[in-house]
Amino acid sequence: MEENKKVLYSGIQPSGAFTIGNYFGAIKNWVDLQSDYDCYFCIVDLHAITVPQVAKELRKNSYESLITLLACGLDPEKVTLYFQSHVSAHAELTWILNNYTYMGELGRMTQFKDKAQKQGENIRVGLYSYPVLMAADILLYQTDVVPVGEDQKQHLELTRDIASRFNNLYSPTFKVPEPFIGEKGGRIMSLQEPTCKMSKSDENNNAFIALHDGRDQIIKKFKRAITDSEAEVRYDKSEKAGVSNLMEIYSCATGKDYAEIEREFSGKGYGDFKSGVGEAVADALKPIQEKYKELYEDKSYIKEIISKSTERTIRTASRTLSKVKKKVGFFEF
Ligand code: AQP
Repeated sequence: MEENKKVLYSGIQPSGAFTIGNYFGAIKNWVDLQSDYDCYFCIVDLHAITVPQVAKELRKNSYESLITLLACGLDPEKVTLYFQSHVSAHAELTWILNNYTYMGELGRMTQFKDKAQKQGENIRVGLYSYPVLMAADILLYQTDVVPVGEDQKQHLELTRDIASRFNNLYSPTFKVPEPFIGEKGGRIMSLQEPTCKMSKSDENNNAFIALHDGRDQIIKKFKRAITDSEAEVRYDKSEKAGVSNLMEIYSCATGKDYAEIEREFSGKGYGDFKSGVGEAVADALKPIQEKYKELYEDKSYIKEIISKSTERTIRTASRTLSKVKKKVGFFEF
């Protein structure tokens, strides 16, 4: 948390238990970056309610999300870790920025189109305005860089447009953030539908590995993973999506490259391969699960982390929000 470091911002939805997709695709990279940047990592509960949630589960998932992030290795002495709903500046800035964003821009967002389909006739306004909330998240902290996967690139582009529009209309107010392209942007696919992203809110429990899944459960899920009839461990994303996905997961868990993995399982059947992947993932998750258990009961420690972090976050966010309010013309004494 040093002032002279560049600011990096990212968020994660407490919409279920985190999966190995969230871990290998995002959290692990956050842990690697936490010493190099002034990092803000937000549990984006305001974003989570843009699709239906059960209140009790959302509350539980939120607490567990925080502990999982700590168990994965985020150090509260280095990063600012907080809940989005604890910092009202996010909602306030969103409202203001809604007035500097066009309907056409939001209607073009691919994620909106995808998720709206699932909401049938009554599409929530919050789902539509989701990218504006994301812009507010990022812009409140004068963020330099945002790690983004393919699916969030469009939202970051819009954030940049909104920031520039506001800056040009008034005077420089927001830093215009850049995308952060990590060395390895793992995209982990569903174990049951390897052409779709692995998602924590998937209704099919066999489609994902949650970070808290036990060893037996992990191995069982990998055994059931969809592959193909070739019985050859070879990386080919278009022809062998299932096997390639398992190879990617194995590579993330062990650090081995695809050529090495192909050699290791050459001449062996998918049974051995799947067991190997299951064992490697269970091994990689073991220390996280142990740390998680340790932290779970330590409610006072967790509370202390949150209140310290939230205090700092509110201070930083209010600085930007006050500037914005002044420029827009809100009256103050
Ligand atoms: N399968 C994945 N592979 C790689 N990265 C992934 N991420 C999510 N799934 C994968 C990355 O995790 C970060 C936090 O994601 P999020 O929870 O904010 O939203 P999401 O991408 O919508 O994640 P889920 O698990 O699919 O959630 P639900 O089911 O609620 O929609 C992001 O950096 C994301 O790229």
